[in-house]
Amino acid sequence: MNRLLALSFSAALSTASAHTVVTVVSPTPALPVSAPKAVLLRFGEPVNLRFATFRVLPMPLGKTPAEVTKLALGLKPDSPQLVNTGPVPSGMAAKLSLPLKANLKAGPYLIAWAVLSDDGHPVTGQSLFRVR
Ligand SMILES: [Cu+2]
Repeated sequence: MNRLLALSFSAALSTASAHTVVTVVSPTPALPVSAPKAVLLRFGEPVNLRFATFRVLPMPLGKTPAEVTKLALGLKPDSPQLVNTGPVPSGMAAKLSLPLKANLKAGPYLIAWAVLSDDGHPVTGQSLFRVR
């Protein structure tokens, strides 16, 4: 209830604000990397991590990034399909490090996120990287 009130209040206050975007993702899709220890994300503005979801998982064969994003965001945080580990901290943050399982196998991976914009709208997105 409090959360809903807070959301509609902030939506009324910030009609001009743009949606939160992820401005930097590491690893990038551009260059295959050795098994990374973490994924780094930077946002255009601080986001409330309490209302945010982050999932990293191997890309299944024959599915589009949009399909895998939808699937990933529906998984429980402790799902064995996920390669990000540990709880995400709560509070406001403009950047975030997601620890990954050790020694990821070679292949493509997808990073999916859902964050709440200033105006209360959820924003989802994804990025890919490849472990060599
Ligand atoms: Cu909006």
